[in-house]
This record gives sequence, C-alpha cells and structure tokens, in this order.
Amino acid sequence: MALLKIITVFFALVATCLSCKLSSECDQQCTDLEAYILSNRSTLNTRYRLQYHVSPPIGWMNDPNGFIYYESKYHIFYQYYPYGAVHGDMFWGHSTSPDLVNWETLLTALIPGEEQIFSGSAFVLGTTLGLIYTGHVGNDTVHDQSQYLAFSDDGEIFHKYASNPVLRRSDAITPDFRDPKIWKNGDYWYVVIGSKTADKRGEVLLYRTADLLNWQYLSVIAEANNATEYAFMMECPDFFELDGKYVLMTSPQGMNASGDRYQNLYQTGYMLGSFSYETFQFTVETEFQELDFGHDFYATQSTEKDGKRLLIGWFGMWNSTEYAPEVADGWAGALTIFRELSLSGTRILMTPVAAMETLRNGTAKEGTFTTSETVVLSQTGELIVSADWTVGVSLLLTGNTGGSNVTLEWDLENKKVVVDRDGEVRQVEWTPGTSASWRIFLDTSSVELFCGDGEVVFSSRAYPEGGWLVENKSTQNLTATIYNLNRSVPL
Ligand SMILES: *[C@@H]1O[C@H](CO)[C@@H](O)[C@H](O)[C@H]1NC(C)=O
Ligand SMILES: *[C@@H]1O[C@H](CO)[C@@H](O)[C@H](O)[C@H]1NC(C)=O
Ligand SMILES: *[C@@H]1O[C@H](CO)[C@@H](O)[C@H](O)[C@H]1NC(C)=O
Ligand SMILES: *[C@@H]1O[C@H](CO)[C@@H](O)[C@H](O)[C@H]1NC(C)=O
Ligand SMILES: *[C@@H]1O[C@H](CO)[C@@H](O)[C@H](O)[C@H]1NC(C)=O
Ligand SMILES: *[C@@H]1O[C@H](CO)[C@@H](O)[C@H](O)[C@H]1NC(C)=O
Ligand SMILES: *[C@@H]1O[C@H](CO)[C@@H](O)[C@H](O)[C@H]1NC(C)=O
Ligand SMILES: *[C@@H]1O[C@H](CO)[C@@H](O)[C@H](O)[C@H]1NC(C)=O
Ligand SMILES: *[C@@H]1O[C@H](CO)[C@@H](O)[C@H](O)[C@H]1NC(C)=O
Ligand SMILES: CC(=O)N[C@H]1CO[C@H](CO)[C@@H](O)[C@@H]1O
Repeated sequence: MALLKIITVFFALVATCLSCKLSSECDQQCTDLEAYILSNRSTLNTRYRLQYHVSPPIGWMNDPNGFIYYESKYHIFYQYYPYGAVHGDMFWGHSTSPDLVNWETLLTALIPGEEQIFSGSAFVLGTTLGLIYTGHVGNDTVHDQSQYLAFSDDGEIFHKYASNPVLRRSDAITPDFRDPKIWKNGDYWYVVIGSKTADKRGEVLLYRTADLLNWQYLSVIAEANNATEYAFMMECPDFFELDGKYVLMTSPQGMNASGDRYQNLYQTGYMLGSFSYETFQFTVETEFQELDFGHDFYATQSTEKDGKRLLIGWFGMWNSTEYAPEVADGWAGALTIFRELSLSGTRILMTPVAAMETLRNGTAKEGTFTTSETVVLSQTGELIVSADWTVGVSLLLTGNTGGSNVTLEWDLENKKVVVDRDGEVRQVEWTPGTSASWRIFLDTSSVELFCGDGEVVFSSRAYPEGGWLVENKSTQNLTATIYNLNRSVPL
C-alpha cells in the first residue's frame, strides 16, 4: 500500500515536473517479452519479410502511433501483438531512425495491463517523451475506451502515468472514443479523438488542456452527416495546417463503395478547410477525398519536422492482413514508406521522403525499356518510368518464378491509372503533365506507385516468388531507370 502510494506520487509528479528522473530499466515483464521476441523470431519464415519497410519483429502490426522527432531521432510506434500474427491484446511496438529510412527496433514500448494499448500519439515535454493513447478495457463487444498517458526520459523505457485515465467522454452515448492525436498551440495542448454520435455517425471531437491532466471539451470538428458520407466510426483523426489550409485526415469506417471510390473495406482520406482557435470550428471547404488508392492503406499519422509535414500509414487493411500469406509465416502487417505532404489546389500530394534515394545501390536498367522487354530484380527495386502519356502504358510486375501478378496501366481511353492485383482492380482519374513519370517502389511483398508529383498514389501488398520480374507490356517503348535498393530494416 505504501509502495503504491509512493509510485502514485512519483508518477503524478512526472506529468508536471520536467526534471523528474524516470527509471530506465527493462523490468521483469519487459525482460520476459524481449526474451520471447528474441528467441522466437528465429522461427519466422522470412520469404516475404520486407527490406525497407518497418514491420513487426514477430507477430501482428496495425496502426502507426506516436510518430515524432525526439532527441535527434524519429520515433514510430505501432499497434502490436507479439504472440501471434493476429489482432490480439494490443501492445505498442517501437522503432527509431535518424533519417526515416534506416530503422532500428527498440524494446516494446507499452505492454497491456487492465487496458489494451490502443492507438495514440506522442509529444515532447522538455526532455521527456510523452505518449497519449487509448486504454481499451473489455472485449470487442463490451468495452470502455478512455485516454491514458505514459512517459519516458530516455525515449525507450516508458512508464504509465499512475492516475490514468486522464480523459473520458463525459456523455456515455458510446464506448468508442479513441486514437487521440495531440499537438501544442500557444499555452494549450489539443487533441482530436475519433468517436461516433448517439445515432452512430462517425465524428471527430476536439479537446484541450493546459496541464495534460484536466481536459476541456471544445467542439465537434467534423461528423458524417448524410448517406454518401455515412460512416459509423471515424478512426485515427489527425488535424494540421498544410500550406495555409487546415487538414482533417481521418479513417472512416462504413463508407460504401461508390464507382471507383471507397473500394477497400475501410477508407483513409481528408477534408480541407479553415479553423479558428477562437470558435474551435472547422469550416469544411472540400469533400472527403481518399489519400491513397491502393489495396492496403489505413490509419495514417503525421508529424511536422523542419516545416515539413511527414506522414506514414498502415500498409494493410482489416480484411486482407488476416488472410495475407505472411500470416502463415508468423507475422502480419507493415508500415508504408514515409511520405512528405504538400498541397496543390484541393489535392494533397504525397512524395517519398528525399532520404529514400540513399537506398539506391546501383541500377538494374537505365534507358529505353522496349516493348516486351523484361527486367529481373532481386527482392527490391525503385523504378522511374517515363512515357508518352498520349499512348497507353502497361507494366506487369510479377514474380520471377510465379506468385502475384500486378499490372500498372495508364488507361488512355478513360484517363485512369489502373492497378490490377490478381484481378482486384483499383483505379482513379489522372491528368499527367507531359514530363510526368511514375515512381514505383518494390519491396519483397509490396508495391507503391507514385504518379507525377504524387497527386495519385497506390499502396498495395503483393507476393511475388523468386524476386520481381518487370515487363513492359505497352505498345510504346518506355524510358526507365531501375535501381536496386539496399536493406534498411532488420530482418
Ligand atoms: C519462444 O519464447 C519462449 C519464452 O522466451 C521460449 O521458452 C521458447 O523456447 C521460444 N521458442 C522458440 C521456438 O524459440
Ligand atoms: C465481453 O465481455 C462481456 C462483459 O464482461 C461478456 O458478457 C461477454 O460474454 C464478452 N464477450 C465475448 C465475446 O467475450
Ligand atoms: C452529402 O454530402 C456530400 C458532400 O458534402 C454532398 O455532395 C451531397 O450532395 C450530400 N447529399 C445529400 C443527400 O445531402
Ligand atoms: C451500404 O451497403 C449496405 C450493404 O449493401 C446497405 O445495406 C446500406 O444501406 C448501404 N448504405 C448506404 C449509406 O448506402
Ligand atoms: C475486403 O473488403 C472489400 C470491400 O468490402 C472487398 O472488396 C474485398 O473482396 C474484401 N477482401 C477480402 C480478402 O475479404
Ligand atoms: C549497400 O549495401 C552494400 C553492402 O552492405 C554497401 O557496400 C553499400 O555501400 C550500400 N549502398 C548504399 C547506397 O548505402
Ligand atoms: C499470374 O499469372 C500467371 C501467368 O498468367 C499465372 O500462371 C499465375 O497463376 C498468376 N498468379 C496468380 C497469383 O494469380
Ligand atoms: C523500340 O525500341 C526498339 C529498339 O531500340 C526499336 O527497334 C523499336 O522501333 C522501338 N519501338 C517504337 C514503337 O518506337
Ligand atoms: C549493392 O550492390 C553491390 C554491387 O552490385 C552488390 O554486391 C551488393 O550485394 C549490393 N548490396 C545490397 C545490400 O544489396
Ligand atoms: C504491342 C506489343 O508488342 N505488345 C507486346 C507487349 O508484350 C507482350 C508480352 O511480351 C506481348 O505479348 C505483346 O505483343
């Protein structure tokens, strides 16, 4: 009892005292978990392990969390279940990088207690790294969700605040209240949190606090308001300024497919508008648009560094990761490559972070890529393809010895970019400039296609066998530079 009291006082201080020193020891629970990860990792079948995308050391991964720059390194955390390639009780896995390309795996940051550690974000408080996450208590059907804090002095060992939770939804209309994204403005910390209305329309709520402990409800930032915008839940909201506009990025669940749009089980996209820190109203100016049109993209999180808005997404989808072949290998899920955002009119452009170029390790091909020509790569590659966009383009990406067939097509007649993965089609209109090119990142089991300046992007997992084989199936000769890429994440 006395010990409990001391611990409580100690952690109560942490939230308010910048100079309090936290213990930086991996305790027994942490030691046992790391021993399990270390020894059991060797049992993974590594055939589909990615070479430059962050993926769990073992077990399951979904949403990225806590993306931040702290003490000279980028930190990324993620929804993690080490004991199987399934969505079990959630932990937070953790990796760091000096450059967003070369990643190192750190100790598991948060281990579930009475609560599972659902999604959240990070903040820097002096020399302390803080995390705010959703504590999920109960099961899928009967549960309670509220917001918890944790702190670290060294960026690796985290301590949960003793008087969690610090923020609950005051009306009890829904138990779904999750994924706090925090930022600071003036004297206050703000969070947006995903939730739903009493009649089950997804909504995003705004709160603020001066001390991280006492929170004030401010406003509804956005809610699904009609049939076409219908969503029963908004997950993983993010709210930030980009080139003079405010962006509400969110992952709505329950939007029905409509033509080429919303083809995945759940969506991720954004609305642009203006926002006032006096009225706390977000005035929406553009309709919801998907950010990425690939098969496997969800639950984005962004952070700002040196004036750049950087973003990462879960390279997965709820109904594909569970059946992906890697599940049989003892792991599931990954993060996309890191992207930088900019605004062009009403469209957010996504480009790979500049440091991706440091992975290039010589070229497999440079120059004319003739009709019917094939290029065999090892397990990774970056392709820069230029074409005459007044003529159609078709590139087949397949395995050197079989596996997935992914066709990337410029459908001239419909003016659409089409990504066909084994018959599952995703497509969207594109307006190429004359000098536009496609930039394609291939990893052991993934494809990311960036069109032009990043106005159209597709992220899809795929499973080629025996390394990639790229074939020009177009009627025109293309110009291509194809780089080999080095590994930058642990096996
Ligand atoms: C998995 O980890 C447990 C706990 O550390 C250990 O007892 C077991 O031997 C490991 N299994 C393998 C196959 O390494
Ligand atoms: C979920 O928890 C509730 C309350 O404890 C319990 O009644 C219910 O059976 C549980 N459901 C499942 C699927 O475990
Ligand atoms: C629903 O909302 C969308 C986007 O704001 C709008 O274009 C559409 O007209 C609305 N539909 C109805 C039936 O209100
Ligand atoms: C979405 O699709 C489901 C199943 O097809 C249907 O029951 C529902 O009415 C649709 N919702 C909207 C808003 O169109
Ligand atoms: C996942 O859901 C989407 C949208 O409902 C559907 O088109 C797709 O076939 C599903 N995939 C799997 C593997 O169930
Ligand atoms: C790629 O890796 C090789 C072997 O480890 C190394 O020699 C080379 O310098 C690396 N290339 C780059 C661009 O880092
Ligand atoms: C890919 O295409 C080849 C050649 O048409 C075919 O044999 C193979 O079954 C296809 N792979 C998949 C996963 O559909
Ligand atoms: C493509 O390049 C090949 C080899 O340089 C050349 O023979 C052929 O005429 C070119 N085809 C077109 C359509 O330009
Ligand atoms: C980089 O390229 C060199 C020369 O082709 C090759 O020997 C080396 O294995 C490559 N490194 C990696 C990590 O692929
Ligand atoms: C127009 C043309 O030559 N298309 C060729 C593209 O490549 C495929 C596969 O080799 C050929 O079957 C097509 O004839």
